[in-house]
Amino acid sequence: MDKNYGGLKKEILHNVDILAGIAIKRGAKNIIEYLFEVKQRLINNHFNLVVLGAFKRGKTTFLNALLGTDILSTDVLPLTSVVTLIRYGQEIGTEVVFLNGETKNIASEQLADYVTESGNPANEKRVKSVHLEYPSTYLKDDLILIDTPGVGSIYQNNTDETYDYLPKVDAAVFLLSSDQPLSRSEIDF
Ligand SMILES: Nc1nc2c(ncn2[C@@H]2O[C@H](COP(=O)(O)OP(=O)(O)OP(=O)(O)O)[C@@H](O)[C@H]2O)c(=O)[nH]1
Ligand SMILES: [Mg+2]
Repeated sequence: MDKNYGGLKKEILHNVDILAGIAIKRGAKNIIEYLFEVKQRLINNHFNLVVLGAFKRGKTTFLNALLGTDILSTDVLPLTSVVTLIRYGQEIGTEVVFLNGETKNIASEQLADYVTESGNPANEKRVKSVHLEYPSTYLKDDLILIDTPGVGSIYQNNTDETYDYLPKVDAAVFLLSSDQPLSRSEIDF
């Protein structure tokens, strides 16, 4: 069986079914219920792969490279100020979700007006997150890539945004710089 994420998920679902068969034969009600829950989670759950790190470690650049695009804005100044979630879509589509629950579709060229410190200083536009759909095969199998604001810059709201997001992380790529020693805030993070 193919050992990519989708392949492994199928294999686990298959094994959960085998275990459930045994549990049913033995009438183990608690275990049947538990396995049902595990199965639902596996079927429904999108996998959140989050890119984390201090400010200016190349997080956004790394995501662009994974996707083979330059759709996300990168810069030498602390930049990303809002969490951006990137999932599979047949066409490029961008939706902004505001803190008050309202949503708005924008052109991908306008992305920087919402997710960057220069386009949206101190998050004055009150954006909660931005959802980007992108036609990359990397994103199939329900993988969601998440770009986060860098922590430890002078923009405290960027740090807070990212810390608030940590409970939703399934796996993280933590980027460090090869030409600077590990900082105190990186160790704490
Ligand atoms: N030398 C070098 N420069 C890089 C690398 N990756 C990114 N850069 C440069 O570093 C700068 C910052 O890149 P970004 O991708 O915006 O960094 P970021 O971590 O997303 O920054 P914040 O969103 O502000 O936290 C840009 O000028 C990139 O061109 C790398 O691997 N090596
Ligand atoms: Mg960034």
